[in-house]
Amino acid sequence: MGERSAAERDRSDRRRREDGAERAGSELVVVANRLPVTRAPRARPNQPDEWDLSPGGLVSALTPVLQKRVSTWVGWPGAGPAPRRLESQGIQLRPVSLTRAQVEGYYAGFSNHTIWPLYHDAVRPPRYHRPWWRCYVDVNRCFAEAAIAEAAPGAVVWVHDYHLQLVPRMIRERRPDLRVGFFLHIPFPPQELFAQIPWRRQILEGLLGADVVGFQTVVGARNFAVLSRRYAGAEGERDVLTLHGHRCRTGAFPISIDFEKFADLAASPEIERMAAATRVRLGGPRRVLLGVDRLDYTKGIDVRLLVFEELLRERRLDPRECVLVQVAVPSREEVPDYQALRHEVERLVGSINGEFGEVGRSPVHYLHRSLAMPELVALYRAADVMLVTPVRDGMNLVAKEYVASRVDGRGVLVLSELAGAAHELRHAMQVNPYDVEGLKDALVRAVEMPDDEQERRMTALRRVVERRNVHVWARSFLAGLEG
Ligand code: ADQ
Repeated sequence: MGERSAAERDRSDRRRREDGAERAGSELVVVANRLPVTRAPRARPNQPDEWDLSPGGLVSALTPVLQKRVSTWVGWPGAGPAPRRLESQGIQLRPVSLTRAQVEGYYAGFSNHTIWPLYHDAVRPPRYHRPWWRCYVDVNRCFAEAAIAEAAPGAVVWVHDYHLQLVPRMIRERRPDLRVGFFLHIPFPPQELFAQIPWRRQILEGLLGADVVGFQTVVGARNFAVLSRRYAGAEGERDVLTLHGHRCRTGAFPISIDFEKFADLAASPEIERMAAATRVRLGGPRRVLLGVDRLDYTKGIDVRLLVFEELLRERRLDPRECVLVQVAVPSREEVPDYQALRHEVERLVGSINGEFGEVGRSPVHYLHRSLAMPELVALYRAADVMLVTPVRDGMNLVAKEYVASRVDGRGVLVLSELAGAAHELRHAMQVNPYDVEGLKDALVRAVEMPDDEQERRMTALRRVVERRNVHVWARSFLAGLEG
C-alpha cells in the first residue's frame, strides 16, 4: 500500500471514531485462533464481563500495526458467552464463539492431536479422525466468514497458524478483492510426514489461497513448495507457486521479540536487585542453569532433566555448585500426553532432589506456573546457562528473550539445532537434543565457559536479535503482502 492521501487519512480517522456496529470495515484484519484477551474475574456477580489484553509476543508485535489503521482482530474468546464485539487498548476485537463440540473437534482434536504432533516430526503419533476433520473445516469457515464481514474492500487479512490453514482459500473464493497473508508459527514438515494426512490436498489448497504464505525457516518454505507441486498440482519454482491462475508467494519470515522491551527492563535497577536476590535465595551457587517452557512434549524438558541427573551422578557437576531452575507454564492440561509429561517431569525432579539434595538445599527448583514479565526477566538475568532443548520447535522465543535480557553481555545459551531459532542464533552452543552424551558434554562446557568466550558469543547473538526484532518481522511480512 502506498502513501495514503490526507483525505484518506481523514476518512480513516472518522471511521475509527464511529460506533462499532456501523463501521465501514477494516483495512487490516488479523485472524488467529485466540483473541488476545482473557475474561477478568468480575468484581460483583451482576456486572458485565471485563476483558484484559493478554501479554504475549504476537500481541506486542501486532498492536502498533493494528493501532495505526482501522483494524480488527478476529478470534475465539475462550469458553463462555462473549459479546458480538469488544475493544481493548484501541484494538477492535471480533469474537468467534464456538460450541463445546466445536472446540473438541477443531481445537483439541484436529489442531492439537493431528496437526501439532505431525508437524513436530511426529514425536507423538498423530491421530486421523474424520469427525475432527469435518469440524476443522466447519470452524475454519466460521473464522473466514467473520474475517470477510470485517474486511473493507481491498483490505489486508493476515491469518495465523496451524488452526486456520483452510481460511485463506475460503476468503479468496468469496472476496478476491482482499490481500490475504498466512503465517505458520510451527514447523512445516517434509513430504515423508505430510504425506500421511488423508486431507493433505485440501490443506495445501487452503494455504495456496493466500497471496503470501510465510514460514519460520527456509526449510519450511521449501517443504511447502515441494508438497504443493506434488499433491496440489501447483506450478512454479522456489518462492512463487501458481494454482488455478492464482499466484502465491512463499518465504521465510523468522519471528522475533520486542528486543528493546526486554533489554530496557533487564537493565533496570529493580530487575538487577531481583536477579541478585534470586541467586541468594537459590543458596548462592556458582552456576545457575535455567529452563523456561510451555509444558509441552516438544520442548525437551525431560531430556534436560535426565542429562542433569546423569551429570550429577557421574560427578561431572557438583550439586553444591550448580542449581537448575525449571519453569514450566501449564499447557493443554486436559490432553493425556501432556498429563503424562507433567508426571514424568515431576518424577524426575523428585528423583534428582531425593538423590542429590540435602535438607535446605535442592539441585532442581521447579515452578509449574506462568510468571509475570519482571520475574521472568530477573530469572534470565540470574541464569548463567540457559537450556533451550526442544526436539522440534518452529522458532522458540525463549532463546531470543534470554539473549535480549543479557544486557551485561554474559551468559551461555545452549540451543537445540532443531529449533527454528538455531538458523539465526549461530553463536549459541548448538546441540542435538537426541544425543544425550553430546548434550552432557555441552552442558559441562557451558558451565565452565570462560567470561571472554561468553562475551564474544553473547555480543554476536544480541546483535542478531536486536536487528531482527519483532517489529521488523511484522513490517517485512506486511510489506511482502502489500507490495
Ligand atoms: P510456543 O510453543 O508457545 O510458541 P515459544 O516461542 O518458546 O513457544 O514462546 C513461549 C512464550 O511463552 C515465550 O514468550 C515465553 O516467555 C513465555 N513463557 C514460557 N514459559 C513461561 C512462564 N512460565 N511464565 C511466563 N511466560 C512464559 C509457538 C511455536 C514457537 C514459536 C512461537 C512464536 O511453538 O516455535 O516461536 O509460537 O511464533
